[in-house]
Amino acid sequence: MRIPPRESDLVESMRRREFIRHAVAGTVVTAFGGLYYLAGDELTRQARAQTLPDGRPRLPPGQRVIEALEPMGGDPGDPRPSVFRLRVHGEVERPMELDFATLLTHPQVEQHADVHCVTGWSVLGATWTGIQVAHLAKLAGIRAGVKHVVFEAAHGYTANVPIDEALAPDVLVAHKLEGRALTRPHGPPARALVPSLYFWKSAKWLTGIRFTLRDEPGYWEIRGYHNHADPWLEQRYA
Ligand SMILES: Nc1nc2c(c(=O)[nH]1)N[C@H]1C(S)=C(S)[C@@H](COP(=O)(O)O)O[C@H]1N2
Ligand SMILES: [Mo]
Repeated sequence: MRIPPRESDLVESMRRREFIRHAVAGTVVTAFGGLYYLAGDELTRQARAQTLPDGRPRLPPGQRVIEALEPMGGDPGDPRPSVFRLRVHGEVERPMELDFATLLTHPQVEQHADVHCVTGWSVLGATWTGIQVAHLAKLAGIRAGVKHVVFEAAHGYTANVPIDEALAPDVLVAHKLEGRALTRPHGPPARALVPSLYFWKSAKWLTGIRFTLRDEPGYWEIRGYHNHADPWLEQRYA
């Protein structure tokens, strides 16, 4: 699923927000949760009117749009690029361990992506930069019969993704958001980005990508969350 660039939409939505700011300044509307809420509401309304190239609504059911990622916590890893190591391992011909500098020598992809958190917020069209998981898989040479990817992160956090979805072109080892290094709460120096599934699959403080023959439910999946996590099917809980 590719999401086309939408600079014009973004400009238009900023214009609308400006308009709303002027239009409601000093009116009774500010008493109802404020302008921020109204702006988010407007973004949600706009998103509901849009469809993806494959016909699905751009905004999955039960989601509302906010303007920037909410820091959702988790046990932080070491953010220093100098100590970062990414293992690409499991059922592969050529296991690898990449340091951050080496990771950056691989082809970089810059893309707009929508992300959807199971708690109900979505951030649309942010610019993410990173390396395609498909590229790393090709380098490592995944063995016949691989069915899943397990994203591994600091302190044992894991997230499982079916192999075909993990190899989609928009699935990245991401190290920049809006052109800047990931900030502390968002998993620096690199995190997974899996836009097609609820955001818990996008492991922060990434330490490994492991290819497996069998499914291995991850941190949230063994705690009652849905094993697959498709936001359009509202696969929130098991
Ligand atoms: N390592 C790690 N990655 C994680 C988590 C976590 O607890 N630890 N939480 C997940 C959940 S539940 C969500 S919603 C997103 C939140 O990412 P954000 O804090 O950048 O918004 O990260 C996911 N990745
Ligand atoms: Mo989450």
